[in-house]
Amino acid sequence: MELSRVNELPYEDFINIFANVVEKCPIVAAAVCSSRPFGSVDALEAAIGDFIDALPESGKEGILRCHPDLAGRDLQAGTLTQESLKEQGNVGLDVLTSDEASSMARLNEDYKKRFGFPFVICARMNDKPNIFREMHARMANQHEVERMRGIEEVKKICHLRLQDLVHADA
Ligand code: 2AL
Repeated sequence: MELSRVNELPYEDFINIFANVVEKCPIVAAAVCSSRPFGSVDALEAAIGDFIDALPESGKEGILRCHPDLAGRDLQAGTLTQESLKEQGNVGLDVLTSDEASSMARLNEDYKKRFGFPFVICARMNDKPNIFREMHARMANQHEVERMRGIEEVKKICHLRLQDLVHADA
């Protein structure tokens, strides 16, 4: 969709279309809707980033908690959002060996036990070995560092989802 069209969408359509640029957080789309018109896709992305940055720490952790585990229950049950399914499928998380699957399940659980929110990484900007490496490495971080790292990844996921949805006017 072209940016000029995005700027003219009825409120409800804007929220429906951008409801999942931040996973399961349509409030983010609702919050930036009134900042239209956006002069560029980058400006839309920046408004979303500013909204997230202004949230209290509990709100940032809430956003992280809206993300499904990598290769987790939602993938197995077929209940991932279509965006997550594509992202996790792209990197082969839907076809893990049984060793990889049990290793990832253990890392996901250990991470959640330590931090109280799920491990989040932009799957499309990584490959499978890199995701495993990051899961191990980030486990050692302090809580605040990891909250910030997770939010950085949310923003990368959002960037790619926006690129899929909006392009500059011709
Ligand atoms: C995800 C997801 O669903 N897509 C993505 O890029 N990362 N989830 C996650 N826990 O990192």
